[in-house]
Amino acid sequence: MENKNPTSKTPGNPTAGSASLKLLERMKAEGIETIYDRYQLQQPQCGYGQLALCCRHCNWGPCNIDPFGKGPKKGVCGADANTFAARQFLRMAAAGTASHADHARAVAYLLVAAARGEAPGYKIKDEEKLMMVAECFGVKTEGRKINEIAEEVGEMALAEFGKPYGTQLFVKRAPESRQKLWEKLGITPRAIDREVAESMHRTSMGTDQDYRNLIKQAMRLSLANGWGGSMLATELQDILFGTPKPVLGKSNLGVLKKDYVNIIIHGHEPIIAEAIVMATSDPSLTKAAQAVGAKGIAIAGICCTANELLVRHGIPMAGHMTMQELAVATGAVELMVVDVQCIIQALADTVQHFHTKLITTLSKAKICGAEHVEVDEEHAVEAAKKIVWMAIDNYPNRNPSKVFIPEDTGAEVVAGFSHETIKYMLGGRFRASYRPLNDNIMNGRIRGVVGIAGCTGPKVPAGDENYVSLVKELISKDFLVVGTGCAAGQCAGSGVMIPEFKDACGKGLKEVCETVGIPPVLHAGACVDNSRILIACSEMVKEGGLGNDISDLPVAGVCLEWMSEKAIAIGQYFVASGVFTVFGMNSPVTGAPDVLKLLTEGLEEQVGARWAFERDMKKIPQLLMDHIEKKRDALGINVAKERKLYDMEDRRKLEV
Ligand code: NFS
Ligand code: SF4
Repeated sequence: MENKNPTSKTPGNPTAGSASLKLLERMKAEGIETIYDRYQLQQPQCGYGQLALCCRHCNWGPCNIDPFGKGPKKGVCGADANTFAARQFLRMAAAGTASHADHARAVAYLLVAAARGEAPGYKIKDEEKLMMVAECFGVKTEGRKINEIAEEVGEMALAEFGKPYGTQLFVKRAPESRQKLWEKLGITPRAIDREVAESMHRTSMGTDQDYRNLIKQAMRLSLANGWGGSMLATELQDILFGTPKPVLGKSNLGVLKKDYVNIIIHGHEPIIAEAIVMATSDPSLTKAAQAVGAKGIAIAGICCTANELLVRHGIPMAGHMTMQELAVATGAVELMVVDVQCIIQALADTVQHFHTKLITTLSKAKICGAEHVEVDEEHAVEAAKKIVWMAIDNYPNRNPSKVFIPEDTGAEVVAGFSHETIKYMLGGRFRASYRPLNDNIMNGRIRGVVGIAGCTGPKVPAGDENYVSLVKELISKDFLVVGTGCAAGQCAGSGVMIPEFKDACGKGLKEVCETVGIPPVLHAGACVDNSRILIACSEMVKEGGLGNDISDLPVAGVCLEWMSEKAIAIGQYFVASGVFTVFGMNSPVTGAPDVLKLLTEGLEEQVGARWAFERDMKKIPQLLMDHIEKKRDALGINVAKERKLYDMEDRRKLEV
């Protein structure tokens, strides 16, 4: 049936009936601009840009290359399409790596400050994890005070960014064969800042002009993200804020509360988010909220901060990245506080239509039109309290006639599947192990594991259903799914991340989920927590029975709606770590066939894994499943399935 909705022709338009669509309709009716409108206004988007065939790395340019071969084939300096695209790819990965790394650096500084008693409110929450990281870093633990150990671990973490010699310390958590391969190829990551700086240098005019060499550096750089920056962020956050354990939460715009002072925390670094959580536990603030006529204070997250708060505290998630404007349009948000990354500038305009205050918190990320309250380690809780007060003071300004919270009170989600949790849940508290997972993969109950990660956006149809349809298909065929970032955010809001959803699984996966009590789609956290997936893969290899390297495992990674430069870095480190990785939509190097071939074929010979780019979302599940079955065949664990060919059901099928 034709959808009569006026906005239905917009690509990426959320599906009919969803809470997001209701908000979108409302914004349209009131003439408030959204991502979808601005996307339409950008049409047609620049063809050179889409093909990676423009370069403005120097002022001889900007240069373009004609993809049809009629116009110029080279830039003024002679750089060709491959150099254009490979340089751009490397720069994107560098920006992505810098983002995750700078986030990690902030957490490392916080750890040192907390250990020294200079960050009131913060303390070491997970000593076990601290000991694990200390051991990995070679920090002495015997007979030392926790804070002493934490301080040294924090300082060593800081050194990972700029140390003049040596490689990333976490690299040794990878399977030995992988470490050797990286060494042989010369891509073991060195200091994180060095990889970023060298990548910027190499991509400057007249430096590295061999696309193969640029893509190789993109591997080294991105590995400094996966096994460096992102892993540091995850592990140090676990030390400070606790390692996630399964927790029940809610997700969707319906989590906003009508009679409460609503505060939305948006961005990525959980430092400010944790401070707000601490601040709101102060009963005097609740009283103040009641004094202005509210029932209390409610906090909810957007984006990766939402994932962080959900997996550690079960704090409700208002939505993933593309829902940030919609959250404001509920008219029920007193204040939105943001830190870094994926915060769209348009918010400053959206809040003009409502009473909502937009607050930036870090000097490195300000927005014209927003108010700024600087938050540093030393005064974080104090600053957080100030921000909460601002929200309370703003409650009387709310216009009740403008409040529109979708009725659906939010889908339930069980989140918090860190790799440690998965290990404990499968193997038991005292014999935590990946053995049961490996065994279930070997006996075919679970065919393999697919990691879903990354962004959402306005470019593809059914913008709030793509990841959900994908996981539904995967689990129905017995593929276990682990999600992070906005991919996980989308699934969380759709009710697929609860144990009860096991009924949508194939027989084998259902049995496993039932026995262990896990959902078939596991929420593992934010985008930096893709590092948890790397560790899980390493542990699966070490457990035995599924090959000698990550590239032997029946696993795959996928990002359907990539947007951020961070996604490119993540994809590249997954591939360099041995994981087949599929990106939906366009490839970032479309106009350079040799670079495309290298990413989608050539890398297989080097690192045992490759990229795939697929515009047709419907084809992606099969791509992932075929890859995993191929890996199973190579491992020789598909024997049982072949024998099954002779059972009655299959024979009947053959006769048809
Ligand atoms: Ni990841 Fe998190 Fe979302 Fe994409 Fe942005 S929020 S770090 S980049 S859009 S998944
Ligand atoms: Fe043009 Fe070369 Fe300068 Fe790029 S680096 S803008 S291709 S001259």
